[in-house]
Formats: sequence, structure tokens, C-alpha cells
Amino acid sequence: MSSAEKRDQFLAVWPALADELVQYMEGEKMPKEAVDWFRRSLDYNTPGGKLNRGISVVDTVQILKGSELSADEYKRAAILGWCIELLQAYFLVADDMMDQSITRRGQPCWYRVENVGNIAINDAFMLEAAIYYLLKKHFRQEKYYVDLLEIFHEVTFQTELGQLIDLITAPEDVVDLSKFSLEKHHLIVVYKTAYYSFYLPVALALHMAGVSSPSAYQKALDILIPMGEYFQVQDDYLDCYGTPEQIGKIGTDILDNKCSWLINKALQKASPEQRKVLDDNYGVKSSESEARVKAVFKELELAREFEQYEADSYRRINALIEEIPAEGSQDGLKREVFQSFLAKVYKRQK
Ligand code: DMA
Ligand code: MG
Ligand code: MG
Ligand code: MG
Repeated sequence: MSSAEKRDQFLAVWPALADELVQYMEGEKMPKEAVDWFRRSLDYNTPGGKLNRGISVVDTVQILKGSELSADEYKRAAILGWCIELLQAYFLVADDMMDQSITRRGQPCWYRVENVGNIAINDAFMLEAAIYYLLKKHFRQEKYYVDLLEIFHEVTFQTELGQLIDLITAPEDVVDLSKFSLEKHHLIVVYKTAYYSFYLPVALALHMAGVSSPSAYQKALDILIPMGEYFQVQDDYLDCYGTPEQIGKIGTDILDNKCSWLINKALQKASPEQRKVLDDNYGVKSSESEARVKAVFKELELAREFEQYEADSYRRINALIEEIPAEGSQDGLKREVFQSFLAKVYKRQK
């Protein structure tokens, strides 16, 4: 099946889930206006992205099973996938407010839609609540139900820790580039991105496939955390070098004083003169300052640095994957789970 067909198959599960959530609200006798609001928020914020996280749950369950999924198995794996997409929707609605972003997935950020504004805060909470409604409805009878709840809660907390350090390392009023480092960057991106985007999809699929050995989860973590770090470095790169048409969003990292991979690389390489330009212009909310920072990035050939990083990461992650025996490991892991996930993100342009 092509990746476009996989995407369509996954998307086809969404409308029924949105209906279930909306029907719950109707059952609570909520006013029509409120029900319509929730449906609009669900449909505006949940589908429409790359859906890599959600589709990876399905792909992983399929690989672990080793044969075609029945229609029912597919549906259940897809529901878990949509729960991650709801988690992602929840984080993004809030992230765009905190980062003062303009667009997301080629449309205005939800908080910037007419009459939404700060109501988006509550909408984000409702997107999160939707996860637990669907999990209870569809997985309550499973012996791994508590595992699902725990992992969603843990990973949510980890992501919020990451968002906290991302935000407090990027104060709006005081720009102090000496606070940045690649170590700090590593910590931020592992927490804000890698756990929920890479470990969570595979861990959910492992639970669904009946894998219970703690060593399997540990090995998955050891591969997926570096993969998630690589993915967020790509995100940092695309924030500056991707076009809005490509990536569906307008980069804000330089204006927002973010501890991104690019500024850290620039700080490593900058001459005293270039450093002064960065000190004077990074995190200053004007397009002139942003352009001056980008000019220094260009002088420092950061695009080339990134290509180098990408090639090195690819080699390093593949070496980690190859530590799993070709015939699969005793505790139930398969190389292909990780190869398939890496193939989805390697050299991505959006
Ligand atoms: C995103 O970091 C992390 C979460 C948890 C949404 P980011 O602000 O770099 O993401 P984006 O570039 O998509 O706004
Ligand atoms: Mg952001
Ligand atoms: Mg952010
Ligand atoms: Mg970003």
C-alpha cells in the first residue's frame, strides 16, 4: 500500500471518532452552539497534519503481528493512533499561543481564528480530554488499559516539562545567548518532542500486540529518543529554511529567542564580529533583525552543517537499529518497526 493510501485509510477512521465525541456532548444536553464549537475545534485541529505519529501505531502493530490486520484490529490500532493525534492537537493549539505563531498546517493557528482567541486554551483541554473518553470507550475491557492510561499521562507530563524548559530558556525580554548550549537543546527536544512523537506510538503498539517485557520498552526507548532528537533538529532547521508552503507554518524561532539547533551551531562557529550581530539581533521582534541573524547563519554555512548532522544521525540511528537481531529479539521487537519509522522522517521536507 502506498503512503497516500495508508493515509486515506487512517483518515477514514476519524469521522466516526469525532461523531462519538460529539454524541457524548449531546448526551450531556449541551447547547447546540457548544456542540458545534467542539466539532469545529476537533476537525480544525486534529486531522490535517502529516499523521506520522498516528499511522506509526498502525504500522507498528501490523509489523509486530507479521500478517494483515483484520478490519477490527485495524480500527482499534487506528483509534490509538488518533488518540496520539488528539494529544498532538492539544499540544499544538497551546504551543502556537505560547510561541505566538501565525499559521499551522497551511491555515491560521486556531487561537487566531475569528472569535476563538483565548477560548483556544479550553479547546486544548477538551482535545486532551477526548483522548481519555475514547480510551475508556474502546479499551476499558483490555488488561493493558491501565498501561495505556499510564503511558499517556507520563508522556504528557514529559512533554510539558520539555515545553517549560523550551519557554523559560527563551525569555521575551532578556536575550542572553550564553544560556544556550547543545546540551540544553538536547534536554529540551528529548522532552518536548521525542517521547510523545516517537516513543509513544511504538509503546502503544507494543501494548496492543501483547508485548510485556520491560526490556522491549527500554530498547525501543534507546532507539526512539535519538530518532526524536533528529526529528526536532529537522524541525528547527525547517523553521528557518523551509518555506511556509512546504511546512504549513511560518518560522518563529529567531523572533522568539528559541534555543534551537541552528543558533547553537552558529554560536559554536561564530567569529567575535558575527557573535555581536547575533547578540544584538537574536530574539528581537523585527524582520530586519531576523534577516541579520539569517545572514550570519548563511555565512556560517549552517545548511551544510545540517546536511552533515543529518547524514551522521542516519548512520548512528541505523547502527542502533541493527543491534536488534535480524530475526527479531526474544522480547518481541523487530528491526522493521524502527526502519519503517525512520523512513517516514529521513530527509523530510515538511
Ligand atoms: C513543538 O516544538 C513541541 C510541541 C510539544 C508541540 P515547536 O514549537 O518547535 O513546534 P512547531 O515548530 O511545530 O511550532
Ligand atoms: Mg511552536
Ligand atoms: Mg514551541
Ligand atoms: Mg519548531
